[in-house]
Amino acid sequence: MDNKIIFALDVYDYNIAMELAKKVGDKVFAIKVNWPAILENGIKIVRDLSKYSNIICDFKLADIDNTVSLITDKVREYGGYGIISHSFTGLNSLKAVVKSAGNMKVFSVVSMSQESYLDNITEELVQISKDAGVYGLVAPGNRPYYLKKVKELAGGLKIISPGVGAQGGNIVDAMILGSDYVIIGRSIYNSPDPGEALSNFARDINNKLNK
Ligand code: BMP
Repeated sequence: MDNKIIFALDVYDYNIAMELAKKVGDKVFAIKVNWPAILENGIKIVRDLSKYSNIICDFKLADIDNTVSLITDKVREYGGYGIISHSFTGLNSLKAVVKSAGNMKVFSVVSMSQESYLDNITEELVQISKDAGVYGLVAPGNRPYYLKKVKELAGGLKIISPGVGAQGGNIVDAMILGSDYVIIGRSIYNSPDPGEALSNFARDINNKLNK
């Protein structure tokens, strides 16, 4: 079940990024790009990478409505499949992201894979996210208490979960607790054989699903 995995492509180098995308892009649900790849290469890399997979731009938007709209519009123009926003900025800002996203999927962060102030307000953040009309939530795959809590509150919203692999979370545990897609970066791109690393995660999921 490779397509339960979102590959976090946190590299700077254009050629390395393209090579990795070519190798694993069709075996994952999406590739997530974050500031490292964008700062080095510009937004154009989103269009180039989208030849190989759905591209989710993890910009963790946290600004006023006008600014988040400007950024979201750009991601849409360059063929993004999805965008990640914070939700602590409140309903108006998150609504602006959803509006500018059009057909793109919006995921909002409601709990992080490391302790943060968001732990005190997770419930409110899920509510803001629902009210804004996002497609999915980001909740940690390595912190069962918070993942379970978010799952209970999420209703029909998809849950995507970082924290698996390098940050200590286990892919099967995360899926049992409610992750729809698991985000994995270092454990794949730092592996001597990224394709094999990905297959190993996928095999773990398959074994679990076939039990
Ligand atoms: P890795 O598997 O290498 O730890 O990568 C996790 C990815 O998920 C990184 O891109 C990171 O920025 C992102 N992420 C996270 O680790 N924790 C969060 O709470 C939210 C994230 O987006």
